[in-house]
Parts: sequence; structure tokens; C-alpha cells
Amino acid sequence: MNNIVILTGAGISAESGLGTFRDAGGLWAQHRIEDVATPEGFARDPDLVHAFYNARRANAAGARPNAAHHALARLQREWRGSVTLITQNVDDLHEQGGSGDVMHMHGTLAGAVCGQCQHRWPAPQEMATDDTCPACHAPATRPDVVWFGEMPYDMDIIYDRLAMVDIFAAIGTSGQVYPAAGFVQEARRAGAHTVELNLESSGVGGLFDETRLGPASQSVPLWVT
Ligand code: BJW
Repeated sequence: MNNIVILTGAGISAESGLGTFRDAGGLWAQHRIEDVATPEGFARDPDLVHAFYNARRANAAGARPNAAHHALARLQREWRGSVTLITQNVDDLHEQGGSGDVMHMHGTLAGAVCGQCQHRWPAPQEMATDDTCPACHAPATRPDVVWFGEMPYDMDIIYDRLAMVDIFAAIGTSGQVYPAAGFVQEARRAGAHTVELNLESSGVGGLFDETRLGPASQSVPLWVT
């Protein structure tokens, strides 16, 4: 029982004041996914997409980690085996909470990438459609996040870790977006004990050995101790 893999989603940051996507009043109730979270939406209306991410970046800048982020950082420090922390979140609350080696499989608000030459650099607080790439000078700057139809980051490493996992935990994620929603099945295949921590059982909740319901700021510290 040495290798732990943890997958986090928007629910872990909810109590830090960052909205989730699919809860009532969440981001997808206010914006059409096709418009702001697909490459086609960005090609159609880059101003709209930049405005969406500029607002998210401003919101995230004021957010602070909660007890769940801190508890996972403590687990990483104190566990004698390996703890792989994979987040679907684009905020930096795990890092602020003291976690190292966080895999941001859906990218990060802190990054910009050139749609032309794939050069990456730290994002300014506000991005605009006519911003140019510092490497190739194309006006093709976009947020370094993973939209629908794009390949998430670090998938080779993630599947390697899931093949060796002993304990898999999914925290605050609705289990509606793949490939992350399929990680529990990979973990089961590896013979891991699987646990879901969420306000309510998720779309793939039936696949977990154990379910712990409640706000992450309470359930995660309890699970970690
Ligand atoms: C609390 C709480 C509290 C609240 N405490 N809990 C058919 C089958 C399979 C796949 C597909 C399919 N058709 C299309 C696909 C592929 C597609 C997909 O999954 N579509 C689905 C809609 C079906 N996926 C993709 O395109 C992905 N790429 C891909 O598949 O590439 C090919 C590939 C092949 C093989 C291997 C690998 C790859 C890319 C997906 C990109 C998702 N991008 C976004 C935007 C990122 C940038 C940004 O932030 O703007 O990622 S969409 C959005 O959803 C964001 C999130 O990371 C992601 C998941 O959301 P999350 O975190 O689960 O949030 P919510 O809001 O859904 O849930 C919150 C949860 O918290 C709830 O459960 C609450 O109960 C809970 N909660 N408060 C504890 N206090």
C-alpha cells in the first residue's frame, strides 16, 4: 500500500471561492462550453474566450487554498510511499497550499501558449487577441489550457502511475469529462482501493470501493489522518 494517486477537480477549490463548472450556477450555466472551451470557439471569437479566461485569472488571483489543499500537501510530505497529485484545475491552489509536483492535466491559467509555434511563456494578467508570441511573433496567443477535443497533458506519466497504484482517490470532480473520468477504472484494473470524496456521488461514483460525502475542506483532512 505504497503508491497513492489523487485526482482533484473543481470541487476542491469551491470553498476557496472558485466556481465549479456543472453545479447549479456554475460556469457552464453562464457560458456555452462550445463558445469558451473548444478550439473552434476560440477561432470564432477569440475576444470572448480571452475575456472569459481574463476574468477567471483575476478571480483565481485572489483565491487562497483551503484545508483540503493543505491536507494533501501534508500527505505528500509525510507519506512514506509515493503520492501523485493530478489536478484538472487550472488554478494554483495546490501549489499555494504547499504541494509540489502537481500535474495540471488541463493546463494552467498562469500559462500562455502560441497557437502557431507552441512556444509557452508565463501569461500576463490580461491577454488580448492581438498579443503576439515572443518567439515567432504570430498574433496567436491563447491560454495554456486544455479544451474539448484536445489532448490533456502528462497522459503517459499518468497512465504509468495508475498502472502501479495501490490507493486511488478522486476529490471534487463530477466524473463527466474523459479521460479523467476513466482513471478509476484504470486504478481498479491495477487492483487499487478506490475512494471518492465529493459533496454527492459523481457520474462514475458506483465504480469506487468507498465514498466519503461532504465538503472537501472537512472530508479530505479526515481522510488524510
Ligand atoms: C464538491 C464541493 C465541495 C462541489 N467539496 N466536492 C464520449 C466518451 C468519452 C469521451 C468523450 C466522449 N465524447 C467526447 C469525449 C471527449 C471529451 C469529453 O470527455 N467529453 C464529455 C463531455 C463526454 N474529452 C476531451 O475532449 C478531452 N480530451 C480528450 O479526450 O482527448 C483524447 C484522449 C484520448 C485518449 C486518452 C487521452 C485523451 C479534453 C477535456 C478538456 C476539458 N477541459 C475543461 C476546461 C479546462 C480549462 C478551464 O478550466 O477552463 O476542463 S472542461 C471542465 O471540465 C474543466 C474541468 O477540469 C473538467 C472537469 O470538471 P470537474 O473538475 O469535474 O468540475 P465539475 O463542475 O464538473 O464538478 C464539480 C464536482 O465538485 C461536483 O461533483 C460537485 O459535487 C463537487 N463539489 N463543491 C467537495 N465543497
